[in-house]
Amino acid sequence: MEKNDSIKKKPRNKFIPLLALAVVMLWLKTYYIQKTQFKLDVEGSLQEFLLFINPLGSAILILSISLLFKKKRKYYALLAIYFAASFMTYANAVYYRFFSDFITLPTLFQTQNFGDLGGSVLTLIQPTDFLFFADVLLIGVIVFSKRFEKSTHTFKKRAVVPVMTAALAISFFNLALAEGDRSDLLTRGFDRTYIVKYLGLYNYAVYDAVETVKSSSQRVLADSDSVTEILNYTKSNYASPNEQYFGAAEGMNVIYLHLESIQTFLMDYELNGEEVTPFLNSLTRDPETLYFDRFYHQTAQGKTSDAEFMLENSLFGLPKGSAFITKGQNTYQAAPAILKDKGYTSAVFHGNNATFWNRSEIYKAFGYDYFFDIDSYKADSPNDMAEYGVMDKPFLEQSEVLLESLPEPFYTKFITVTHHFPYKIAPELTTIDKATTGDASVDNYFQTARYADEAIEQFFTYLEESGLADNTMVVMYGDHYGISDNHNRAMSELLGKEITPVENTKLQRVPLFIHAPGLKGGVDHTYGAQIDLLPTVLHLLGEDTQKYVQFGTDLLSPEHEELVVLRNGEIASPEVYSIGDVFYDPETGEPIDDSKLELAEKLKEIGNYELELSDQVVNGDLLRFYTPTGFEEVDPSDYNYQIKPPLPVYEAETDAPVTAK
Ligand code: GP9
Ligand code: MN
Repeated sequence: MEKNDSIKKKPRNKFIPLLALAVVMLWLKTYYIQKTQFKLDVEGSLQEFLLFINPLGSAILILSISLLFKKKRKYYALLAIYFAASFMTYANAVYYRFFSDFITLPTLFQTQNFGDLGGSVLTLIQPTDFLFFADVLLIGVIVFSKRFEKSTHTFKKRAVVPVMTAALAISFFNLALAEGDRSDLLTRGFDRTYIVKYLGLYNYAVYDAVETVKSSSQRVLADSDSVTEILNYTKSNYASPNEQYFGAAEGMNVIYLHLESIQTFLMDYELNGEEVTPFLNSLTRDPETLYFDRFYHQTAQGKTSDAEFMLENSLFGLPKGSAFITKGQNTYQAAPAILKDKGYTSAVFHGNNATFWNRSEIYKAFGYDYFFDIDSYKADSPNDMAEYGVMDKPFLEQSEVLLESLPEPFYTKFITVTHHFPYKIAPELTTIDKATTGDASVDNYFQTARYADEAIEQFFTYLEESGLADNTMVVMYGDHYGISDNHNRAMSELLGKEITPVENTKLQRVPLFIHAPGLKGGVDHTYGAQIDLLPTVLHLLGEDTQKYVQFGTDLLSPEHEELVVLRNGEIASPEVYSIGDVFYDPETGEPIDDSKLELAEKLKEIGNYELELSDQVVNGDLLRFYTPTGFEEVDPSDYNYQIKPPLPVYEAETDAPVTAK
């Protein structure tokens, strides 16, 4: 009897059931919103499962913070947290309706986004939106209702630990499964959509906050003095233009074709006696095409985005992650902005989501006028879609009319995707057999390469027929390897030679073609790399580069130093390769003899110094302290990629545009 009495006297704790109810409601609501309000491209049961469980760990974690509040305050804390989480989710849903993207902290503070949203925010809100808050109302009613007896019990801090530990355990389990499906998810970033799909909106918000703080702290520590050392270096490294080529493409349009995963070993390679890339091969012998056969990619984790970053800025990508993702708010002096002064209109064409690699943000910082993403393309059949967007043939074909909507001269970039790992292609689209090494990645590599080659040929034919070819310079580069060194056994079988360390480095070569009417072409054996593209292209367009902070040099300049610095600090040059801790002779593939050691060490030191200085520029956002004379600084808020130029109108008979451009 006495015992029972004492139980009755204990404060009745109704908080835990309320907390549990809140967790379940927030979890299920967030899941429902993630599933219905965003385009997350969830594929397969594992991804479905992850989408379902990913709000759970966070819901427990954030709502259980209320347990730390004393007495009745925990009820109000619970309501406040619940409301904040709901508001954040709702804000993302509204933002997504307009931008097809998730809110990031830096963009939140960009006035332009509110400018864009400002007038239209009311049109984005739908009458049914109150449902987003129906559950908040329910919790509010329970919390404030007099009929509901609130417990005055204060939980010991210790008691909260197991709850939070359980929440973290669920989140880590979630992360482990996600990493299994998509490795390097957090280190490389890829796309905000991926983070939300795999880890949920709340974890995405944490990820975004951590990245923002990391990035801005590096930025805060930098000061304007640091620019001096950089400028001293880039000025001393400058290579003056080759008179024969300077201005050879002056006033011409520029078309960059970003060749996904195309490697130099493919050029003139025959699989079972058949050329894999006959069109590109023919260009290596074209009198108006310069073909560089010792040109290297320098990408790291940022892959495609690293390649783009280098060619637009002549700055190295970062050793970890992607500068596109973490440095999207920096100040740049990129090609589109440099060429604006010469009257160029700039645009990117890419049949994938605009947010992939944070392109829709960083392109603004580069000064790109237009960005045609997947929304500008259609896929008529499933065969028109590759894993990362529209297949190259329909992509390039549909790009033609978009290209013609631009005023000339234009500076453009077309990013292909079909020849992307794992090189999937419908059998009816293939025109060459697979290889037969037994290593699937290697075997499939050739069919999509052939397809890409055909797509490029088709595009060249269009350029000829439309007349654009008469006034356009086309630059084509492989972005990075497609076959990593995990596949060297199969590669050795296909190439008929042992893949020594030097051969392995040589496999990091990607082709570079520069084609323009009247250009003196030929095969150029100069050692060079992606970092050198910008000064090379600018000099061909007749633009001097001396005043810019660029780490590459003009490949055509007699002063160009033949030193390739790979992103991991290894080097390749006609004299020496450094791989791991060993220096090799490029000809024999053997370690060098002592007579070359001093030179080798010096080259490696220069390489590492360059990487270090470039990283300082990117991490410290140093270009904000230096504006070259005559260069107009980019204001990203001037750009809005929802706006497209008007399409040309064609006369039915002649197919020629009738509207003035
Ligand atoms: C994605 C495409 C592929 O839009 O550019 O990027 P990658 O995986 O090659 O870095
Ligand atoms: Mn790529």
